Amino acid sequence: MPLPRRADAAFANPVIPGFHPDPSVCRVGDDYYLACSSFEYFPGVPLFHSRDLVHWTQIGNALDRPSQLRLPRETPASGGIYAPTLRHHDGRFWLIVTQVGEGGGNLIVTATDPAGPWSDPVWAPGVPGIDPDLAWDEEGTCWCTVAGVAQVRLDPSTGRTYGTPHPLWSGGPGAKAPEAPHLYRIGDHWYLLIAEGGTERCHGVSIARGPSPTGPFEPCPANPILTHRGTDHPIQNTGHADLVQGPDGTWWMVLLGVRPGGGTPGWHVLGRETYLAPVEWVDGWPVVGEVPLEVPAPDWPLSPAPVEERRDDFDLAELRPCWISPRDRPAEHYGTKERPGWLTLRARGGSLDEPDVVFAGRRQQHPRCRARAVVDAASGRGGLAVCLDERHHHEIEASATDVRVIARVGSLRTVVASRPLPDGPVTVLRVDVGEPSAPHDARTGPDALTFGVEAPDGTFTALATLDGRYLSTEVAGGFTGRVLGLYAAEGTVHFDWFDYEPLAP
Ligand code: 6LW
Repeated sequence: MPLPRRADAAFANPVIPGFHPDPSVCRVGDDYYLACSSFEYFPGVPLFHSRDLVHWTQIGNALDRPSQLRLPRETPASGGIYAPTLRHHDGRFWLIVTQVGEGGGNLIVTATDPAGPWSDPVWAPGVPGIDPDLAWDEEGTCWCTVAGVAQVRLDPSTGRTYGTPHPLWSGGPGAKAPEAPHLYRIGDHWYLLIAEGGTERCHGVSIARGPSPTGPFEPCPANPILTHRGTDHPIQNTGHADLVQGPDGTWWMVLLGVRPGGGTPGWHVLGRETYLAPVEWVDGWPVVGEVPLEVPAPDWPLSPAPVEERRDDFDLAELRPCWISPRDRPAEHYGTKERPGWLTLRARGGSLDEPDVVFAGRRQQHPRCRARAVVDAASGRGGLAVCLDERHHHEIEASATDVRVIARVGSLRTVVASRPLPDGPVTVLRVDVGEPSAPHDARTGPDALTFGVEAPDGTFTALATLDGRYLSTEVAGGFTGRVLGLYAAEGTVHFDWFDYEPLAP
């Protein structure tokens, strides 16, 4: 059945909001697939599907079992899984990605269905550094290109490399961090797309072309072909891109960007998100304008927007693919079977500040939102947290007798409010991510987090409102974004449901 054409509509950018950086996209027939970085979280490498490049649905995670992803306890926040490349070649999907840290390196997994299962990893010890790309030439030779930018010949089915990595092209003179390479054969040329300037405000995208996948490469005279550096555009840090053709043959770029909020210097709290931008070709070079706040309605049929389930009732044996936990998620500590219809979290000694934390959450995807959860803390202590990382989080925590709001910012940790639980240990905990408090001046933060409890009749009692800047990348550092979720700090804590509701700005 033909899909409805909605030529008058435009669509919100980012197309995949929340902490979904380093997008890599590939097209197979009418279907598009996209993979992102996941850093210290398990499962790793979220995968999305779309028919129209605008509406994306998460179909799984490429690294979703311990035989594929073992993140050691020492893996710090923003360590772990960096920058995948997803490609389709010879009837299968290939995903190459770096595990940064102890026991890491570059690894390759394959699948015939990107929804999984993906293979166990093949390691490629001869591939150095981060941001590996895979490209096959006409003879079927596979070239792996990495940040720097350097290249080595690779057999992706064994991980064996041939020869030593050789430098290719490192972007504009003086620009730092040439990275995120992707190599494509388009028409008569091989194009080498890279990011440069670092993943902060100076981020940008540059390109070079040459006669073969190994070069020599001639830079585009208009480099950087995309950057928002030095502008007051609401989307900043734009870079780390990948190219793809739309269903009608037009060209598009997926890339990462951030939305800083508040006064000066601006704080972004949702991490680096995935945006879509149209590309035109002029004289054999891609031209990208500014990344639009709204994607102009493309000239092809659009699939219906996916309906996001607002509430997780924990009625399924497995958590939905959007749920992530730091480093691992062993069944002894996380499960929906012990008390059917509830998520049971069993602490393993660590609090939210510790590597052993038992925490399961989902990315905050909207600048304004509300999260609620029913907690039963009769046999433990735990609650609802907004986490940027283990050193930057705010939470509302219940025990059998009381509830308290805790703020952790760097080495400071304080209980900012507490009160007895009038209705017993089964309670609705709630956090509203809303407008920053007045006054609105140069120092205003990006948002405010109000924590409280809901009575059985729905009445909300706020316990504390905290400035959201302390849960931003500009304060915490690193590559991730906010994750909202549930945790157990002591004993066993059960959660009947978790509800995430986007709110109007
Ligand atoms: C990634 C690099 C980058 O490896 O940030 O923005 C690093 N680009 O390409 C972490 O995501």
